[in-house]
Amino acid sequence: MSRAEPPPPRDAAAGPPASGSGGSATPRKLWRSPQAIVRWVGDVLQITTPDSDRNVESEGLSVLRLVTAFSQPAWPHEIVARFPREPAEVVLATIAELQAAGVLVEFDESAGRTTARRAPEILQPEAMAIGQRCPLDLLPQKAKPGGIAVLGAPCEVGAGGEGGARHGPGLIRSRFPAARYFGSSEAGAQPFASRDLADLRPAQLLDVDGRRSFPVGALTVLDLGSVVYRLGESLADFGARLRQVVGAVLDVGMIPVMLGGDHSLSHFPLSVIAEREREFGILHFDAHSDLYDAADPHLLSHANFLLPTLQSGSLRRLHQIGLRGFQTRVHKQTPLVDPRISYVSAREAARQSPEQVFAGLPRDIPYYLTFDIDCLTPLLAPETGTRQIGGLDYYTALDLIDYAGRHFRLIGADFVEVALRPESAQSAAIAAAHLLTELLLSFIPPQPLSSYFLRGLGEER
Ligand SMILES: [Mn+2]
Repeated sequence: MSRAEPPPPRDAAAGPPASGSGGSATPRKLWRSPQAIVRWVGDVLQITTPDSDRNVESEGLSVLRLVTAFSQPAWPHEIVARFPREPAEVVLATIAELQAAGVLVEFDESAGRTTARRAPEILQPEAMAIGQRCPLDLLPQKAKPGGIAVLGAPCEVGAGGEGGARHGPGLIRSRFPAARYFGSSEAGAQPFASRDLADLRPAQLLDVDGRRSFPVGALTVLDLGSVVYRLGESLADFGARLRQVVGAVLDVGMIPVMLGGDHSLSHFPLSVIAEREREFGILHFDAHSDLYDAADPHLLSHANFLLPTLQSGSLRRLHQIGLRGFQTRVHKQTPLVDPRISYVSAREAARQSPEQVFAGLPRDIPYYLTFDIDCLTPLLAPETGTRQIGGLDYYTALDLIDYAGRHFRLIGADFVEVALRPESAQSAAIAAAHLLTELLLSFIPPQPLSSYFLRGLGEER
């Protein structure tokens, strides 16, 4: 509620204000948006309610804000006042369209909360999957201890509700380079399907140097879909659902890999792990420390998501990699000296071996790896919320992830802050998808190549 509006009338029979009678959008009734689920398919906003499924172009009048305004029963004319920059007739026409589509339904106060509704979904499948699709209720049957469970977290409330990071899960999935190796059903187009494949050797998944082959059958990768984001809900409400999914993954002994979303979301898997592990560490790739001052330190955001975890007695080490643009004006609650925290700056990381970057970290505790794409150079990953000049290049990041996966016991990971920039090439998503692949491969013992690749490069037969 902003400004001085009259409180929404609670009586469905109540009429509009004197000036608002006779509008085109059935002003005598209260309307609401019931359990609307929103997701972006490319640039198109898809709004799903228990009774309708509809695509809306996200340009023009902010349909999302409009539907959110109806999360409480409201009157069309009352809502018009909240969009002072839009012509009233445009707002009313859009409302009428949403009513016709069933996105907005009449509010029946007498039915109230007793109306039976379909149970709300926790997860929704995405158009593309990383690994085998697995609905949450089948997870106990399909689970393989030590395997990977991918989950999307399409939310950017912690970044102020804009910036495009909510598109991250779809962007990263759609650019996953190894889909057909990890058993995704939609293996992508096969432009040469008509060619006789009988003469070809079976394809092998190779490292970037063409030196190692990865028998991917050794690793189970399941894709649970993306956690549903409901319109207008708080970060805490979305986070509760995210925690539930992460907990289910840990229950079956698998490793959750979350695709953000903004960086505040990493707080939720971390909070689940902090409750379950006696001791653990964090490997934090980022341009920023994410321990920043906040207007309200209790208001979780992508700039301060680590503050609550620092309060946890089970956090033993926080190792930050890729920092630059240091800020000394931090919140009073931020410890200036904390023996658990160490870092390697972006420039140092570029000049050190992986052994040096991770030197001194205890090896007897499990680690959570969180990768903010802004730790990469903005030349490579411009599509992110808070770009910072400098940063890791692709091969440095590949080597560090490969090393982390092979030398530490990882119990969870995430890739966050990949954002949609409709006008650009989405190379941040491409980089994240390849780094995610490198993380998956780090769980598989490689085999030396037996194919022609070695001989082809001039080695002795
Ligand atoms: Mn961050």
